[in-house]
Amino acid sequence: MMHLASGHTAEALQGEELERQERDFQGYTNGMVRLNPGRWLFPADYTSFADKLYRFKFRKSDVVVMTWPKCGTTWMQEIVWTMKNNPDLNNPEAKIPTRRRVHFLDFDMLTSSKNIPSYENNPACMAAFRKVYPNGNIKDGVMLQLVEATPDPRTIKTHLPFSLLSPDLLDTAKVVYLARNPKDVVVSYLHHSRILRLHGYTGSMDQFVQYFVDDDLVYGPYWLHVKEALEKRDHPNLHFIFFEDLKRNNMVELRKLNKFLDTNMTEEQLEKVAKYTSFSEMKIREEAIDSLKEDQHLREDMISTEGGFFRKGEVGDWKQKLSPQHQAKIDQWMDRYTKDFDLPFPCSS
Ligand code: PPS
Repeated sequence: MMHLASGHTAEALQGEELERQERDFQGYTNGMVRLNPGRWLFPADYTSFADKLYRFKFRKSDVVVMTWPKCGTTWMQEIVWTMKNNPDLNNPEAKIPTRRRVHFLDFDMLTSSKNIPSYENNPACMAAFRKVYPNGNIKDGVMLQLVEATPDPRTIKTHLPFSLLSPDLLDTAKVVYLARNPKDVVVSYLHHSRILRLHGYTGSMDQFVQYFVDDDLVYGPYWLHVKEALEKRDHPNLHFIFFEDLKRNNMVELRKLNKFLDTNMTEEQLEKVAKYTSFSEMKIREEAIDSLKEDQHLREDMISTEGGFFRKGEVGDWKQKLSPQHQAKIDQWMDRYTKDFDLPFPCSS
């Protein structure tokens, strides 16, 4: 057992539990750890970065986009970065793919999978790293160091919950927290876990829904992740938003973000950003310069039948995908864990 700076203990998964994870997720090739309290589940490599992540120093001008996987992170990364750096849509840096402008703070723990090229064998990533750290040590975390080297104002992506990041985070930087109907999250995370080699999921939808409600997916448990954010919702540096509201009342939410981020954009600028960050425009733009493909992270054979990273971008696709049994299972899970949430959670839309 390992004691972490965050106050958690990390214990390696063993026996049948580890065998099951490694059988169903063929990208998990280097072991897994469970953190307590919380039962957070991560690839074992998390322990190499946990204390660095917890002690990561945020800056006053940072905006952190915090989400559980598949809640609309990439969409929000693009919205925040564009509002802060490209309000007139004329910044040449916007041509760089979103994920190479807004780095993923905790990504390093996911890169040791033998299913994807190592950093050393990933020319695009190494070029970005060597440009800023000619003699940098990969073992200190490529993404961690790239976030460090990003010029202000930084927009930073994380899937970590508040309890695994610096307790000063909200008193230092701004956080945009995006949550999504868990039924759409399950459908999207299942696709993601199949198409991304670093997960390499080979099991069924039945099993995946079971993993979800048992809080046995990487970055789980979802409900606790959301709960930690909801508890801090009144902090002036936290903006809590639902994917569903962003989709249905896009301009209303962009106006709220404009206020929260102090970006002082005009109505006309916001309307242009709304169009620029719409699903259809982001899909065309990002797929033309697809950095996930470039990094060989995607299973190309799935893209034509199932869709790529930009799959559907809709509210309620779960109605087409989840059986009544899956829905009932997630409803029960919602009842058990979210009854003390002090705001209605979109689970029927
Ligand atoms: S990740 O990998 O965890 O960071 O994924 P994340 O970006 O959080 O979520 C991916 C889902 O968001 C959809 N998406 C969008 N929806 C609406 N508008 C825009 N612009 C947009 N961009 C991405 C994406 O399609 C994934 O959802 P699904 O339901 O799978 O389509």
